[in-house]
Amino acid sequence: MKGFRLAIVGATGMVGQEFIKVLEQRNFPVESIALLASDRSAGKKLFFNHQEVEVKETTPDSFKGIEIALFSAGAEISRYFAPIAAQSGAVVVDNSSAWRMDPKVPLVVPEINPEDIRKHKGIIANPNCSTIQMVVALYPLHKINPIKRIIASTYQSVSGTGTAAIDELTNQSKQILNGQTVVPHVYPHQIAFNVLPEIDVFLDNAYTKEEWKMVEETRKIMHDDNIAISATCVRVPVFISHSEAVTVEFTNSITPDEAKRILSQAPGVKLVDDPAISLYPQAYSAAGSDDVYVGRIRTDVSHSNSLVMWIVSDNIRKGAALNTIQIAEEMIKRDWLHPNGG
Ligand code: NAP
Ligand code: 12T
Repeated sequence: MKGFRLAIVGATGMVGQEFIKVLEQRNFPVESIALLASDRSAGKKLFFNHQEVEVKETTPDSFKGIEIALFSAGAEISRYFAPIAAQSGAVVVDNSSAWRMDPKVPLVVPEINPEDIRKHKGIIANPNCSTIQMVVALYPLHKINPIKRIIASTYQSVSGTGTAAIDELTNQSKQILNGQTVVPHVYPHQIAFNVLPEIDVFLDNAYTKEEWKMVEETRKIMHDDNIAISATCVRVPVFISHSEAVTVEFTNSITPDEAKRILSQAPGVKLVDDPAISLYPQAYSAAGSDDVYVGRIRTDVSHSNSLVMWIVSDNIRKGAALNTIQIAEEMIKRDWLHPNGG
């Protein structure tokens, strides 16, 4: 297969490093790879497929000759550089929140809406991590029995915030176990041995932006603005994987056994559900794997036509790097790099 000329923006970061790993593991067709970051990392050496690659500073010239650019350097960088990259002829698959709700930008989870890729005009957005794992689990049920309402509570790991947050949880844990006081830097409060109901900024409607992404992005991906959604997003002292308690109201009645039968055959989903032997998805065991794990499926005794479930996935893989690369793979497979002949 033809190899592609790739660039990774944010190659030194948490998600950028996972991009490199996933590209290698999936044998992505690469002709050349530019590893880009800030000026702080310029000159640093990284490895791709056992070859040393020097990190370069991201500049408007970085995208000349690039066919596919994977972005993971934050929304501000994406807002500035993604249009420049697209203008240079690259297709950008962007991991940040910058472009997700732009009506001209497809927001894609390949198991759900791969055909949206075709409408891109140079930028395709990867959804938020909490949204991705929820919709991968819920869409197969929605297709058969339309969802009316979702109530989600998340338990999100610190890796979602990047490498600085991993260091913060590590250091605070050590300090507290040594009887020292901690000074928070990344989060507004201590995260070690604590639980914080605040992810991303607070909005005027008293939800956080992370919660609001779950509302808007879910509707956009599932092509259904009528689904009622409410979320509470919570940071927990876990390194990798987000967990979610999700209550779902369907149009018609549905038993846990029906849901289990559907989910046991759903793409990207692994059913892990045997309470008799304490078998259910766990953040620890999901870390490093590609699937969205679903378990604790039960009837919601408080409401008709409703189920409750527990959904866990590695936020850096399916929640970020893997889904982004799956979008690029799908685009190549369907020959949609230049859908308008441009
Ligand atoms: P991270 O570990 O803090 O890494 C940030 C990366 O951005 C580093 O490579 C950094 O390069 C680079 N960067 C910073 N300033 C830059 C600049 N001026 N020009 C070019 N590159 C710059 O963070 P992360 O966890 O990898 O996350 C990165 C972004 O990905 C997040 O801000 C978010 O937008 C997105 N993300 C999305 C999801 C999702 O839900 N799909 C999940 C996690 C992250 P240096 O090393 O040179 O500083
Ligand atoms: N604030 O891509 O801190 O919109 O866990 C993902 C993760 C934003 C995003 C986090 C965030 C995003 C986080």
